[in-house]
Amino acid sequence: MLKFEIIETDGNARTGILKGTHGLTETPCFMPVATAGAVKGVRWEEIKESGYSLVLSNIYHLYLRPGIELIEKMGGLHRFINWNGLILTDSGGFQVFSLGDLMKLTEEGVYFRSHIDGSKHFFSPELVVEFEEKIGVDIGMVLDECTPYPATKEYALHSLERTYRWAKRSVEARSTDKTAIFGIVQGGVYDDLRLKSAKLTAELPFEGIAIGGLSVGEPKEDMYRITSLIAPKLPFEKPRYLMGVGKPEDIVVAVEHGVDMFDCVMPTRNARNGTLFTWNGKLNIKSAKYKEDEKPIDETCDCYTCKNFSRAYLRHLFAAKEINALILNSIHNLHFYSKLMEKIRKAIKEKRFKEFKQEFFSKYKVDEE
Ligand code: PRF
Ligand code: ZN
Repeated sequence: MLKFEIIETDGNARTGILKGTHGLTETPCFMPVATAGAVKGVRWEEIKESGYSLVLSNIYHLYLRPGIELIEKMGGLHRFINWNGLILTDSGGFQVFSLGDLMKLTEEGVYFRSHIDGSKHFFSPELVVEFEEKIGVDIGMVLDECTPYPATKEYALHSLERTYRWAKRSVEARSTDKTAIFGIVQGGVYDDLRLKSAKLTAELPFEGIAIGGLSVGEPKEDMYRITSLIAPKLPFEKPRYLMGVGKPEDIVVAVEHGVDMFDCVMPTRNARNGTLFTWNGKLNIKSAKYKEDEKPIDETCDCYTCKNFSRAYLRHLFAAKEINALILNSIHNLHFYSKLMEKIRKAIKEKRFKEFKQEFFSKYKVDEE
């Protein structure tokens, strides 16, 4: 049911179309995060207007609240949340493994306690696929073990092998092709383990493949090295998804190595703490220097916020703790990410990605590490 067509390549970078029953998205794409079935502070109309047609939600959160059964009863996730575009759900592999003491890992699956009320639960690879099919998402991620950083090589090896055994069980558990399933490459920051995981995962009949376990606290060089090593070796004809990444500069670098899909809380979370994206880098709207600044956040931006409001007004709204500050900031940041992906796709189509990258980095002030 899910189709991926590559339209143009430029080096390892690719642009294409990902098509499912709930619409299509051009790639490389960024997925706004709608963890609990809503993008925080932004209506679906605005998500669509910004050019998004694929959003990410999370099985762990939806399972705990409002529950898989309820969503099923309400006609599936698309109908329940009234989003008629594409939906990808993460498996909860990442969320459960960040619960620490509240989590117990076994070969069969993972026992965990709810972060909401402490109640006990169990996820297995089979259950996660069943949940994803039940609520009818377009793409479901397999249950994996997100190897933490740092991890010893022994630990990373056992972890990637378990993730692989779980991946095989996930494939076996499928009962429909209405929900596409993506496998996940792990292996920590060890090149040989990553290569092994990529090879094993690529052998399974997944519709797409993700690189997991990056952007979990490792040095940026490790993330870039693993991405450049693994992304180009994944099956050419399948979409490649770099999970939980990232900053605008990380996305540009990963696209160059052949990544097609991204997600991150950064645009929405940063918006809610007053950090706004511009083509010159980040801007902190809380700063006193914007007190009397009549300019929009970014003079080249054509989002609702920039077309209507000044930095001075947005700074005031933030200081006054007005809800509209969070909403207007989120609209701008999501618009910025959408434009970034649009520029990336255009550059690849015109076979000038290197020039685009150079121009981007000549203006955009990256974070220091
Ligand atoms: N696994 C899953 N979800 C994820 C990750 C992962 O490794 C990451 C790592 N950046 C983000 N989200 N299932
Ligand atoms: Zn804007």
